[in-house]
Amino acid sequence: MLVFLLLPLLGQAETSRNYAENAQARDFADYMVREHGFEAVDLQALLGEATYKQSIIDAMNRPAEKVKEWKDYREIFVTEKRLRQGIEFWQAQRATLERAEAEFGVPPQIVVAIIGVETYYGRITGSYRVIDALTTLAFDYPRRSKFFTRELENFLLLSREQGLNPLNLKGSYAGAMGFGQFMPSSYRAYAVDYNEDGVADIWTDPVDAIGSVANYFHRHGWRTGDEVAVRARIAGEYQPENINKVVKPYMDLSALADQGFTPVDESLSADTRAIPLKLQGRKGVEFWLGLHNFYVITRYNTSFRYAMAVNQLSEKLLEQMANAAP
Ligand SMILES: [Ca+2]
Repeated sequence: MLVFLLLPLLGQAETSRNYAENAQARDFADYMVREHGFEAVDLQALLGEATYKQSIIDAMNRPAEKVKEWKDYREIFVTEKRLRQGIEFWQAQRATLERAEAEFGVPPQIVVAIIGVETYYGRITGSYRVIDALTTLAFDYPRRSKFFTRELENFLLLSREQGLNPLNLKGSYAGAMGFGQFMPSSYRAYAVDYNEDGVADIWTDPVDAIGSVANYFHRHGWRTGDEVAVRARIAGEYQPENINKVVKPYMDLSALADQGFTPVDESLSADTRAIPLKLQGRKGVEFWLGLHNFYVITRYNTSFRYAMAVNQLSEKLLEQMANAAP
């Protein structure tokens, strides 16, 4: 639909369209010169290399995948293959994961599970040039233009700050980059040069990727040693308020009990706050309470199913590592 509107306007074949002559792109370039001291001639050359990709627009417009039930979602992420490769990754990166745990308080199984769910431990990190993804979405996807223009700004800043060529960096169709699929703004806020070689390389260096993911969780308030989610039992007449809503846990255990949710594990203190969850499991409905660290995982991806998948993959990883030969 968008292409139909734009093509007559530009009078160019979409296959070869670059952003050197795009009015919005030129305004953006002016802004980058004014605001951040970029050279106009450099930006003009860069935008001349940035290419519109119809496949990116198509991917964004794809009818929202029917939301999967938890049991189907789980089967994608908590698999034997992802576990096996996770154990390999953990063993290969053990020293870095232990250092990250000591420095950031985030346990290896969480960092490994995130990287596993996002990219199969760095195997599938996206094949689009980030510059193409972000220019296409900033200038030819009006619905999210503001968001992606900010990400493009951050992308050019991070390239300059890290001494990286923006034309060489790859990512997903939405511009998410590297082992942990950081957007450029997250990169600038949370990526760390964890092997201290002068660049925070989250694309090819697992050490920097691990430090960056652990730092992200630390900065979002991960509570060391706390659980993520616990099973709940239900009173006959439960009245869940905000069930499955990704919000900061605001009800304590007595408020939750009033709504019919009681943790199966009785060792949690009464002032523990949680959100009530109801999941369609393979053997029927499951009730859970998502705790503070559950909420922290949703700061990475705003989905209760995502947080639960990361949690369950992380628990299985921990279990298998405990059984693996030392
Ligand atoms: Ca580095």
